[in-house]
Amino acid sequence: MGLTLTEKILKNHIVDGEMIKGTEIGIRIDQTLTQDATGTMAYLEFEAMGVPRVKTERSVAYIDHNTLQSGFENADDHRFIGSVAKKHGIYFSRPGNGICHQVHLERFGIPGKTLIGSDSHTPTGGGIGMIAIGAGGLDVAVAMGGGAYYITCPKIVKVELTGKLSPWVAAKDVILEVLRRMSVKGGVGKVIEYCGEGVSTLSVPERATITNMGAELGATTSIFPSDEVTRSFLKAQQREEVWVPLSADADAQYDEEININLSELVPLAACPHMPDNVKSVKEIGNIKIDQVCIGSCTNSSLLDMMKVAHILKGKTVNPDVSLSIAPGSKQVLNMLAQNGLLSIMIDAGARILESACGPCIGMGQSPNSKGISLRTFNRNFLGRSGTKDGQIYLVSPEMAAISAITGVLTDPRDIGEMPEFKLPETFTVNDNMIVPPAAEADMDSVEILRGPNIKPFPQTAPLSDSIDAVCSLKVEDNITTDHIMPAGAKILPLRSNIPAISKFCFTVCDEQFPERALAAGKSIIVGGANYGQGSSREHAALAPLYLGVKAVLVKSFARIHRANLINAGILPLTFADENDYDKISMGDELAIEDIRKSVENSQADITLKNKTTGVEIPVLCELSGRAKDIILAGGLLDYTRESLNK
Ligand code: MIC
Ligand code: SF4
Repeated sequence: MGLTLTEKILKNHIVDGEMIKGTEIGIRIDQTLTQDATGTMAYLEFEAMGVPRVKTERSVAYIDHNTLQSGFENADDHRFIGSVAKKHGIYFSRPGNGICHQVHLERFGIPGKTLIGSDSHTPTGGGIGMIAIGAGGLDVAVAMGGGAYYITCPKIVKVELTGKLSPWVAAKDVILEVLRRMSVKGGVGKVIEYCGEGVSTLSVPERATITNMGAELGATTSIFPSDEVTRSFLKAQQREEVWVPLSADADAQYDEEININLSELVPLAACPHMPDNVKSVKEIGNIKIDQVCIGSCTNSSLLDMMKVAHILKGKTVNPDVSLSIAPGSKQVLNMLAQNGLLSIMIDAGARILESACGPCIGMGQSPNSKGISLRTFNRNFLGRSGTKDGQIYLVSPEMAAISAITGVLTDPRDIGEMPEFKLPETFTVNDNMIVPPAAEADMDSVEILRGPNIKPFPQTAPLSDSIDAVCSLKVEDNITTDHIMPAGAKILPLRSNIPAISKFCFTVCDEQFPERALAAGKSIIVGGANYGQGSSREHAALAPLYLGVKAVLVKSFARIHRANLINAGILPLTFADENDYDKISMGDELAIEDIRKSVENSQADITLKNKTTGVEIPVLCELSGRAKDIILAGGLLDYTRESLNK
């Protein structure tokens, strides 16, 4: 039987377990990336492991999230990360060089290699045929130290692409269509593999838009074959030598199949407040808009910017609309400057932002009250923009640009004829903003620069014999990590200070939560389905850990967040019967007897007693062998230290 592309790469990298779907496997990691909002913690964890030099083929530390520098905190973190990188063998992409995923695709990604990144949109690398997976900072730290990365051996979904996109229909519309069909939880435990004759009609930046936003499916990752299109892209990046052809075998077996005829797709938008709330422009109608933001790791490539400039040429941004544009990397921005397209954008009235995440993570450009904002980003979760009642629609750059001119949501097909947008044969390559690490012989002389905002990792403890705790919070389905640990200009600077950032934990849902949880001492959070979807931020586990949360009991979990809870030593539990969700209220006293013994004996079926109502609730504690040991030890850091000592 033939193999899928995913299976081929995983087989080449498996170091623990067997390729049996649904079981845990450990894979060797060739490359890692971090960004600054998760990186400070990841490098503190790496330091705590005591490994002198990274053991990967390539590790890169990017500064792209916290670039507002409204106080000393961000700049201190940048210096800390820069110094750790220099000492321990990591390349350092300086602030201004661009968004991690865009730069990694341009300068470091290699088809057939494995990459994990402390950012959920790491699957962008799937656009050139990498197995690229988003992970918590601790998992990235372990991989930098040479440890394997553990995933559930995934099911593989085949997305067969036929036809060719119609003029002004975009790669964004492809992934929005996949989201419409599969939903934000439809990809959990799965890899989305694209194939079919339609693949060759899509350029690398288009493929990367699709794999990037595959994160919103909850998927482990998404991947495209590596073909002649990939080769041309790498050649244009002056890296043709890393190219290898890769594709699935003709007789590969898939677990699910989706067919998309690219020719039939129409312009789509994800409506507030979920990326899978997808409708066509025609269904939404020509609503009046207040703001347009173009950029983010989903849609900030040179190709995207070329289309935007074409649409803006000779026009003026509508007087009722604010348009911001953040090109994804220094390379993109520089090429726009060289070829005159930047001038077209400035002339039209666009507000040019630095090459960074910016408004995507609420670092500036929050819309006005109840403001309608069209964004080319990947997430429109409630409050993420920084304006609680902001109405965010996720759209293609084409739709964003034309709507910025008309002032209403506009079908880009109304623009008229579309010229052929061709990527240049050579990109402007200048890696002068990527600092290589010090030579191993010189590493001892590199001083680590620690600012006062950098506080140590919170206290952990081995799993106790029993848990007696109050339900400190009850939340509904599809809770995102932006609910659990909000970001934005006020909170993001505190990413290296868990005691301080914990004061904002869950405040989007309940302002009293942090105080209540701290006062309770020990508590349990109860939630619905797909709990923890969205980002990889381990702060969504570390803040609850600091606040005394011992277990999270939900209908189902999102992949990265569940792993982060385990890494933090917080017990992930699910209801055996989802209807029992109704049998717990906030404030109820809950107890799980002999939990340590149950975990030691790998007993998945356990009983939670609601002492307030007297009801007994069957819950599931499903931990693989390794996850079990991590939980018993009190988290991945303790587990790794114990393993190293052995
Ligand atoms: C996001 O898009 O939500 C982020 C900010 O990039 C996060 C990482 C973080 O919270 O630092 C992600 O996607 O993992
Ligand atoms: Fe940055 Fe937004 Fe991409 Fe996250 S989704 S990495 S915040 S651009």
